[in-house]
Amino acid sequence: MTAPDAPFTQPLQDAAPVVSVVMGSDSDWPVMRQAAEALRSLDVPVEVGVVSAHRMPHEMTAFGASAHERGIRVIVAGAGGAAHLPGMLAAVTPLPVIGVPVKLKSLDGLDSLLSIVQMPSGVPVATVSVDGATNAGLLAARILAAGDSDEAARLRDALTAHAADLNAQAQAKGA
Ligand code: RP5
Repeated sequence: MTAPDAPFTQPLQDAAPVVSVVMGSDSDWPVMRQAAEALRSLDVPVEVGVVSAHRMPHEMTAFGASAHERGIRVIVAGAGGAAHLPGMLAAVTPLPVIGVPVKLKSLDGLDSLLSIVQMPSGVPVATVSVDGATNAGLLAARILAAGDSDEAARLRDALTAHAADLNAQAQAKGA
């Protein structure tokens, strides 16, 4: 897995990451960075990288098959066009995979959406909306918030506070 190239460099390799945010190309980064930012706003450590199902198939398989052994608990995967990355990762990992359809110039993202959402039975991918990377990050946090650990409880509080912020913003707009 490689990090997104400049100009998209940010220190987005946290210590002991629990969520991998991956994408098929550097060109997906303007969308996919929103997933990483949502997770980081909740103090969830992330790693970010490019791993293409079509251009780097062997690296993609190795990454997906070993992610859980490195402490990763959720994979957020974004791709556009013939967007096979989330599904191919779901085929080789036991971890939950959240797919983000990235909109390209043609077809308004419908190609990306259908490529990700229409998975065969037995190989699940949780698909968010076209360019819905923020929700992908928040959904990853909600998955981590399930359970009895102190970290899960902390995340539930953080997500509740986030929802209260959204509510306050909506009220302020309506006022
Ligand atoms: C997909 O092809 C990538 O996820 C990206 O959305 C799309 C175009 O990639 P580039 O040609 O911009 O590298 O695999």
